[in-house]
Parts: sequence; C-alpha cells; structure tokens
Amino acid sequence: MSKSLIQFIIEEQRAIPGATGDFTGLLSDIVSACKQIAHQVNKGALIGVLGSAGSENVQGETQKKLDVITNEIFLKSNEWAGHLAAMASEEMDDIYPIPAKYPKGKYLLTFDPLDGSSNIDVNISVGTIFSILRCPEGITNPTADDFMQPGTKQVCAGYALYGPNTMLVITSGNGVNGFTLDRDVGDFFLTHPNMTIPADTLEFAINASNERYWEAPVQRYVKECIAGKTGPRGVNFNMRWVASMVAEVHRILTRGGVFMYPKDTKDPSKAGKLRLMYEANPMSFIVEQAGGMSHTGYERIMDIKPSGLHQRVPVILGSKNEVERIVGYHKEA
Ligand code: P6P
Repeated sequence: MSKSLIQFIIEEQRAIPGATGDFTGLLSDIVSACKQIAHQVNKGALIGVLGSAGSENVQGETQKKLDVITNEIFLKSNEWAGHLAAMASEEMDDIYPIPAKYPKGKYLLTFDPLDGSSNIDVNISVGTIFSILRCPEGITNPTADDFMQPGTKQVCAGYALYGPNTMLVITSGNGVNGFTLDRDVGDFFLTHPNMTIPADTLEFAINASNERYWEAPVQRYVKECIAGKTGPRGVNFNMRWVASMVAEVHRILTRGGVFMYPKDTKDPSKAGKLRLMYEANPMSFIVEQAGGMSHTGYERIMDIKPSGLHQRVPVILGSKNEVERIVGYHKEA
C-alpha cells in the first residue's frame, strides 16, 4: 500500500524549519476541504449543484453555485482549528479574519476554491488551488497588507484536480508529490512521487482566440510553434487548451509543456487574466519545485511584490527551456 498523505505530511513537516503540528493540522484541514469538494463536484447534477448562483464575485465574474459552495467549504474547514490568522479567496472581496470564537494561528491561507468553474456545467476537469504563507511575527489581527508577500515566502502550495480521478499535488519546498484519492478508503495515497517537468517540450497551451491581443514576443513564439517543420523551429508542435489552469499545469507536470496566459490588450487595465496570490504564485512554486520555470515574460513571478489581493499577472510557465526561449523573445523585443 502506497504511503498515505497524512504520513507524508508528518514526514514533510519534520523538514520545514520551525514547523510544528500546526502545519500538519492545517494541511489536514485543507485536504478535508478538498475531499468534500471532490464529493460535491463528483455528484454534480445529482445533488443540484450545477448552474449559476445568480451572483457575481469580486472579479465581476458570474458565480456558479459550486463557486459559492466550495468557498464556504474551505472557510468552514479551515476557520476553527487555530492554525490560521486569516484567509483570502478569489470569491471574496476582502480577507476573511478568523472568527473571534476560534483561536488564531500563525499561517495565512489564500485559495481559489474552484478554478476553471466555467467547465463544471460541461463536465470538464476543474480544481482547487491553495497557498500557505506565514503570518508576520507579532500580528494577531492581519489585514490584506499582511498577505502582500512575494511567492518566495510561500511555506506550501498545492492543488486538487477533480478529473477522471481526484488528485492532490503539493510542495513545501522539497520537491513535488502527487496523491490519488481512494474513494473506498476515503484517503489520498502517494502515487506520483517527486514529479518533475522535462526541460524540453513540443506542446504549448494558450487560448489562441486572443492572438490579436497578445504582445509581439508571444505572437512570435506561437507563430513559430504553429509553423512547425516549415518554420524556424524545424519541428512540429502540439497544442492543448482545457480552460482549467489546474488541468493544464497537471498535464505539464506529468509530460512537460508550456502554458501561457499572457498580458493582452483586450483589457489594458488588466495585466492578464490570472491572479497572483491564489493562482500564479502557488502554481509557480509547484512548477519551480518540479524543475520548471514560471515567468511574466519580464520577471520571475515568485519575485513579484504583490500590490493587491486580486492582482493579475501575465503567466508563462512550464518546461524550462521553452519558457527561457519566450523570455528571450521578450528581451529581444
Ligand atoms: P479563458 C479559469 O477561469 C481560468 O482562471 C484558468 O483556470 C484558465 O486557465 C483560464 O481562466 C481560462 O481562460 O479565457 O480561456 O476562458
């Protein structure tokens, strides 16, 4: 029998400087939330959780019923145990302070409870993304400012992928490990130890319908991939686009690839679509720990000093040699 997730977490905790049972307890609560979400997503129409909630989130995006349900699951699973000082979610305008009736802890949690939720009604894989930061020393009532830490300060990051099977992929700075949910037992087991991203790839992922809005370096890179053997790369590429970042990143962790959601001129006020604190940073931590690279085209994503909970950044991540090529094109532009 493969190693269970709880055994793995306890062993991981021993490798994190200063980590105590708090870390194990927090990760266990996050895992419990993901199991509950997996159940909701798996039952879908059978329990009436599909379709729109008839509301909008802070992003101005129409919320699905499951966006609201999964956000609530994450809050209720993580607010009571005393491991957290506050939480922040894609689905909430401001931070969520731990209610006064519960003890506070030394960590901060950011999360996207159901990433790719536009796919949920068409039964395509969706996921949950989370990131754990330390609450600044001596702060017992954190504000949004206390979350404004670069991605290099993350203690742990992970995602749950609700696909043909439910997987949990996590890193706490000692490589990346993947676990598969055994529904009969009700626990995750280590099935993908030490996941690594091949440095080279012939597969790219981007929403090509936005081509006219991209910056020139991205247009150049994608044009060369599409030209294949007939172009400067001299080899044919393949393209994928699931419209679910968790699914794209998992594919890249499994067989390599490059994922791009670049800055575009569609909405000049936004630096791209994806959010730094609970999408780009956790995925960057995972990708870098797996030997890949994660960049905006202009800077390493995990070096960015955040300016807001819902700040958006361009994302170019995956196989190191391809991301380096794209960064090179930005430098040449
Ligand atoms: P588009 C899902 O809404 C998401 O945030 C990511 O998971 C995904 O990669 C991207 O947006 C899809 O964007 O513009 O193709 O729908």
